Amino acid sequence: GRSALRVQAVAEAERPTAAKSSGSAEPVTTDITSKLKYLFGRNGDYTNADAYQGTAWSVREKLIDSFNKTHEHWKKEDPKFIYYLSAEFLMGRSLTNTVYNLGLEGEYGNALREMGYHMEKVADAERDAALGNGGLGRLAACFLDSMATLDLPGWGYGIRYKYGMFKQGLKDGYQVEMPDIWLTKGNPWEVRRDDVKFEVGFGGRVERKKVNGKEMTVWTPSEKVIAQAYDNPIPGYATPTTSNLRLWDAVPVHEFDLSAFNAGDYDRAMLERERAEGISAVLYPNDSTPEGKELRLKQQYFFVCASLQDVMSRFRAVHGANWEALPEKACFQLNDTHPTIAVAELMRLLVDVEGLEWDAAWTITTKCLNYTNHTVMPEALEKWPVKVMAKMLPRHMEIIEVINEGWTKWLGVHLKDLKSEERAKKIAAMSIIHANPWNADEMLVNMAYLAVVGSSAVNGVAAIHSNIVKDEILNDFYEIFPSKFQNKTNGVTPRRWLAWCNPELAQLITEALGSSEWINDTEKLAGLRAFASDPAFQAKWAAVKKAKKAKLAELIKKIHGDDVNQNALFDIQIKRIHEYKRQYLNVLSIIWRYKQLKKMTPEQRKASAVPRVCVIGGKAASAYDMAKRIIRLVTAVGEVINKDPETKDYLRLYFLPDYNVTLAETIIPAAELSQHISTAGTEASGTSNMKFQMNGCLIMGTWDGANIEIAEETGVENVFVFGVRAEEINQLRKDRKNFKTDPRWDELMKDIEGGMFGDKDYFKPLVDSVNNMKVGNDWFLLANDFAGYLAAQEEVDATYKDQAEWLRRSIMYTAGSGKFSSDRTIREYAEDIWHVKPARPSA
Ligand code: GL2
Repeated sequence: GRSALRVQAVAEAERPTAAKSSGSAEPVTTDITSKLKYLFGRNGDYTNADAYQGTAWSVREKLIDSFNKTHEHWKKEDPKFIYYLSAEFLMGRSLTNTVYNLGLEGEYGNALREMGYHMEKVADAERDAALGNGGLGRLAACFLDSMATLDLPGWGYGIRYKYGMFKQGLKDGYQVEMPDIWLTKGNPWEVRRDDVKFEVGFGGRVERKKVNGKEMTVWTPSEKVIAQAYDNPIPGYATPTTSNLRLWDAVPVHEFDLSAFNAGDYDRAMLERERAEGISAVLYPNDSTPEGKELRLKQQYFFVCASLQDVMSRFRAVHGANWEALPEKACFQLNDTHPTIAVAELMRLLVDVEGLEWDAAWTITTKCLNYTNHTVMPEALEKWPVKVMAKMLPRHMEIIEVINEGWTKWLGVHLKDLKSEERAKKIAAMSIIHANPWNADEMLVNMAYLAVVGSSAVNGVAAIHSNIVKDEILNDFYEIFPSKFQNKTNGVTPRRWLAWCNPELAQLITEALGSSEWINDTEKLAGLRAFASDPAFQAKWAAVKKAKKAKLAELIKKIHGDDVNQNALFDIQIKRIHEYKRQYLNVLSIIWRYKQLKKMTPEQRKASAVPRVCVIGGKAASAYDMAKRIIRLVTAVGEVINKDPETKDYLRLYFLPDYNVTLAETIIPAAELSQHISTAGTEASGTSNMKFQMNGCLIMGTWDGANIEIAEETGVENVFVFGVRAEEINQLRKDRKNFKTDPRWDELMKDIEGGMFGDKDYFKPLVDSVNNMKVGNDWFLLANDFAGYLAAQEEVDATYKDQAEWLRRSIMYTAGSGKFSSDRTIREYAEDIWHVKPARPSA
């Protein structure tokens, strides 16, 4: 709101670049109305949605000016570029972020006000760009923000899905999925590049032929599509740099060649269109688990092939065929294994198309590529059947076979000191191509192994995760290439996740620190520690939280029709629904709390209960049955407790449907306690934990992922830590069937089984999954952590009763969040892996 404008006035005065903002409203109002008039044929009487369109199309021009300047500069300087290859970019909305990052909030805020609109309401008309599932996709988006802010020459490359992450609705408390039709009203944040398109082939045959007297391999695909580029400018903050996210749309070849139509082959052309468009049609809604669908491999190859051709064609325009120099100009980060086919594709382009010798091409390829692992669960590592790969990408399959031959041969020499039997075993275990452990007849390509062998650097995303990668998931490889393995603890952009989504808190921080420099130097937030126990500052801090809680209460009212107690503790768990994330454990503790409240007299409740409003949100993959049951359990428990007259002043549970980036921007600033309670060793990092921390929200967490580093930075005594440790998990899993469950646990299981929340049969598999050792085995050890979790919840209540202590901790969280800016993460990638240097255009 208005306070945001003031924060920005400060930021603007300090902006190192020439002010991009004149502050005068007149030219901007004229521009907005002219956009509405000439682009949309509108004349006055605009809705907020109209005002959004006019504003966005006006801002777009400033954005493109900045984009053009940046790219002119980069073209002239010809620096080394980082290309972030990712199947997902979860961008969310762009208007507010663009206006603030470009420093245009004065001009546009004033103009809209003059026209009778409010920026926040106008911004609310924008749809989320939800081209990602969760943390992995949002991380890619935060990284782009930081790369631009740090002036690093770099682009993102991905897919322009026509349908992003599905919209989640609730019907009778069950999840329903609806398509995300996000492009219907046009997209002001993209520019179609009609001059940038590349052919991508699939299938067909491979032959050896003499080409100009040289023996060459020629791949003749049986199917071709065109990848059409769309650029999405990415504005940095407090810099003239605007970089780029290039997304590919799949279109039929014959769109550009009417001969198919002329030949009267209309049906075939239409089918071809459908097939081509299918490639970039929809994002697979799976989080942290691969879906072995052929179309998915097609998507992966589609965007990798187009991106590599694009980079190589730009390189060639400047450096000709001097491919040995490619690693000095281009470096690619593989965001998980999804783009790993790049290893084979770069080899194909260099060997088959450019005519390089295999060894020279391999040196270039491995110098250019780096791989980030994002998940620990072994079943989540992508493996493609050789049969599928050979049919869809016959030449790539051959190349992977040759790579694997070279690799296993090299291993044989490297491991020559091992006994031959042991050596053979090791080599088999590390082979990129291996039998399916569940079906010996099926051979698989292990994409993580291919990525490791084909990359210079391999990294995990939090300290504990990188250790698990080294010690478990890729241990054999680590032992052979210890120096390849690194850690790059994730981060989040402090612009979107603090300054812009919580301008009131941002203003307070800026006042306390005497400058807004913390927005791109978050280590400065440590200065807040000096205020943590200051009652006057605590009062202001509390007032901001209160205002943010009021907004969330408004949202709950809008969705569920209920008024909630705004003095209650707001307790939040928002993330994808997954058994390993243990929303179920959270629900169990809520049921326990409910039962305790029921046992108390009204007087006892009044005297000792700490009122809580619990919020859970998140999507379940459409085929993830157990996750859907968990959602239903949340809604069913909510239905019972939210209307119980004895307890409803003390406990509520709401499921907020369609959790997405925009919803997170409202929920996170309002949170007082957030739950990050994955089984130790299962959550690679988590990134929402960092967003909550920045916004002064206390954390209830297991010793997992980035929780550990957050606790270290915040002071472990300020965090509610519970549960078993990662090192104990294997043993505890083995012993689970002998584990003596807590009597309170047994009671809750009986309650759910007995129908306390209805839907007995539907909840039976949930009970079995954690309670019937024959069925589910409680793989994620909810029972082991249950008692510790309840104890930690009691500690939360006790702490909340001491508001001065609670607020002190809250301030300590924000003060300790400096490390978790994605600026820090990106700086580390740039220095340790990419070797890319800033190149800032002049303002
Ligand atoms: C994830 C991890 O599950 C999550 O812990 C991590 O924070 C992010 C970003 O590194 O990556 N891996 C994954 O496949 N998804 C994630 O969110 N979808």
